[in-house]
Formats: sequence, C-alpha cells, structure tokens
Amino acid sequence: MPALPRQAHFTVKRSDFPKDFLFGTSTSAYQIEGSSFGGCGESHWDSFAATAGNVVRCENGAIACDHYHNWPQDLDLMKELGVSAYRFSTSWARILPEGRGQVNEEGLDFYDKLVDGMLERGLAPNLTLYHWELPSALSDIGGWRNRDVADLFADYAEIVVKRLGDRLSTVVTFNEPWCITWYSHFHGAHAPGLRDIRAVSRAAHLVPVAHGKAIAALRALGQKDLGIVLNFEHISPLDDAPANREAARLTEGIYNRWFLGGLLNGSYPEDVLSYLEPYLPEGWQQDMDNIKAPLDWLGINYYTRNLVSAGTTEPGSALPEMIGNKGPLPRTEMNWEVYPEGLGDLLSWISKTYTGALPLAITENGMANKDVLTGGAVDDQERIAYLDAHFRQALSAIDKGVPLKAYFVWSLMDNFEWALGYDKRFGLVHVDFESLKRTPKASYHALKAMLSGT
Ligand code: IFM
Repeated sequence: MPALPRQAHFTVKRSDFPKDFLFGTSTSAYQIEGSSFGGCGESHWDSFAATAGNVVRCENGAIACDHYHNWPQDLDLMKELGVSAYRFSTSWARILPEGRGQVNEEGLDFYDKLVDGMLERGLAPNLTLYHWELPSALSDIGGWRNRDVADLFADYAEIVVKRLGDRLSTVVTFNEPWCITWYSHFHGAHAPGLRDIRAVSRAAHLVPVAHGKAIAALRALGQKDLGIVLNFEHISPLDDAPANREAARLTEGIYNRWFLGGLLNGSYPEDVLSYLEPYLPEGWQQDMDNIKAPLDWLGINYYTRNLVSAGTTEPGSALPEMIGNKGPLPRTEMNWEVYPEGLGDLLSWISKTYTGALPLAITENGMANKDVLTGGAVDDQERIAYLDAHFRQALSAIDKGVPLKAYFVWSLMDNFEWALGYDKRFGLVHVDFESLKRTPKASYHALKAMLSGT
C-alpha cells in the first residue's frame, strides 16, 4: 500500500477562500466530556462498551478528555488556532438523565458556561443535539425503533434551545443518521449493537421523523439556522460487472440517497424503499411532510470512498449482500482510502441534485494518523497533506458555484473513537489519555499559520 503523503505546510491560503467563509473544529459530547462527571445519566454507549467484544478493551467515555473540567483550556486552544466557529454537541443524558422528566440543572449550567466561553473567545457556537449517546432509559423502551422517542427528542431539543438558543449560531438535530441507523441497527457495530432489518428500517424512518418534530418545535421558538448533518462516502462499483454496478447503486442509495431523499424531497428512493417498505412503521407515508420540513443549511461529513461488489446472497436475506472493497490508494489509520476528489464530486452532486441554493457546510473531515509524541511534539505531516487536499476540493466546488460556507475539521483533539476506543487519533491536538495533557500537533501549527496568513 502506498505511503500517505506528507507536507510541512498548507498550499491553500486563507485568502483563497471567501472572506466570510468559516473555519472551525468539531467534537462531540460523549467523545470528549467525561460522562462520569456532573450528574450525567447512563447512555446506551455505556452499556454497549461494557459488553466485551463491542469496544476495544471495553473502553468508554467515562473520563474521555475530561473536557468537562478542562473546557476553558480547550476553548483557548481553538482561539489560539484562529478558527472562528466551534461545532460541539450536548449530551441528552447529561441534560435529562432519564431521557425525559427531571432536568439535571448542573448539565445545563455546564453548556451555558461553555457557550458563553465560546462567545468570549470569538467562537461561533454550532450545536448538534444528538451525537449518538441515547439515554439508557430510552434505549430500554426500544430507542429509535419506538415512535415515542421521536417526540421525546423534540422535547429535549426544546429544553436545550430555550436555555442556549439566544447565543447559538446554528443548531443541528442529528449527526450522521446513517451511523445512528445502519451502522448501529444493521451492522451492529455501534450502540445498541443490533443486526436486524426491521430495527434498521424503523430507525431509518423514525430518526427523520424525530428530526422533523424537533425542527417544528425549534421554529416555533423562533430559532434560526437549523440544519442536519449527513455523512457521505464516495461510492462506486469495484469494476464494470453488472452485479457489482447494481450492488454499488443500492449501497449508494442506502448510504447517500435515503436521508437526502426524505429530508429534501419528502420521498425515499424507490430502489431502497422496495427492500425496506415491509418493515417500515405503519402509516409512514403520513410522516413525509413533517420530515421534509425546510432546512436552513445542510452539513456534510466526508472521509473516504467505497468500492462495492456484490456478494453471495443467502436465499432468505431481506437485502442483497453488498461488499465494501479498498482500492490502491494510501489509507489512514482507520484503513480508509484517502480520496479527496470524492469530496468535490459529492459537493457538486448534492447541490445539483438535491439542495440547489441551500447553504452547505463541511461539518467533519479529517484523518486518524499514527501520531507519536516525541520530545513534546507530534509530526503529523500526513494530516496536513490530507486536509490540504480536501481544502482544495472545497475551493474548486466554491469556484463551480456550490454554496459552501464553512469547513469544520474533525477533530479539535484526540478522543474516544467509539468502537475503536482511544487507539485512533483524529485530533489537531494530541491528548495523553493518562495525564490528559494537550499538545498541539504539527497540523495545528500549520493550520494556525494558514488561517493567519503567515
Ligand atoms: O469520530 C467520528 C465522529 O463521531 C462521527 N463522524 C466520524 C468520526 C470519525 O470516525
């Protein structure tokens, strides 16, 4: 496999981007805060992680980066970096330990201080309401398979926005519905670890329902700049064989077109629907108007591509077997191929086919690297090359007229990478998970120089 390219500096310049283009960093609550602090309730990630075989070494987010106590330092790091926006998430279980009912005031106070801290440092607060830690009490009643949870999500969204909304720049309902549904209810790789066609079909509909209900509730409060974040892969067939082309088309439908179709057009793609419809909740058609509640912008997370081939399908299987393959490109520590062109293609395709003039933001992009702290420094030149190549794609999309407004790097700092525990480092800032010491990496310094034009 070819080595990852390395680069000491960015080749793109801040001045290549429009003046009002926003650069930011992105994190999520469970991955950084430390869920054992401040009266936070249990989430399905706690019990998933405590079940051997699900997460590397059964690691969890109990301490994570202890951002709960170290947030001033983390916000200072962003200010020093020179970004002007911060994409963070609130934890449902921290605010409502039982998922509903009694509010944990300490949790709300924490986010209140955090948002004020962002504003004091010139960082625009970009909130995500759900980045995966469903309160266990709601998992117990069926989680995203239960329509009641969609209503409870809207209630939670209201509580958060009533408290923080006057200071938020943008509000996102869900981060990566594909991961919340397919990765977690069909592949079983994330909490709640299910592998069930009925579970995933219900979740893939009820998460958009919850989104629509929350958007309606937040609009009623007068909240502005509401959106959702979808994750995309650049999907193509492994080769020209008709069976592989068909498998790639269905994979792409599930991954890229299902949520776009529901949210932007109010209809799911027919090719995917033909497989899922028998398992969707009764009366699902009546939800579609609510699901396509107008958005103010769309967030796009992009990391890699997928070359798909057809597998051998068991006769009783509800879905044809689709296999993901790698090509000859260099790969990150996640074993993901680096394919910046995929970002450019997706931006053009999404805006041309679905979103038109709707503003877009890249809400996550970055790489896990084999980062080693040596003599107080981390020489992650691979990350500089990765980001630079993706920034170039963003620039050429803007040149082509795509209304791309912002770019958030994943992630500010190394954190809990879900089923892969603390092994995979995505940060611009290195975190020593013993001492919790933060050390800016070479990519942090290079990005800082790029943003300040030096
Ligand atoms: O760490 C995750 C994040 O929580 C969601 N998007 C992908 C990142 C890297 O895997």
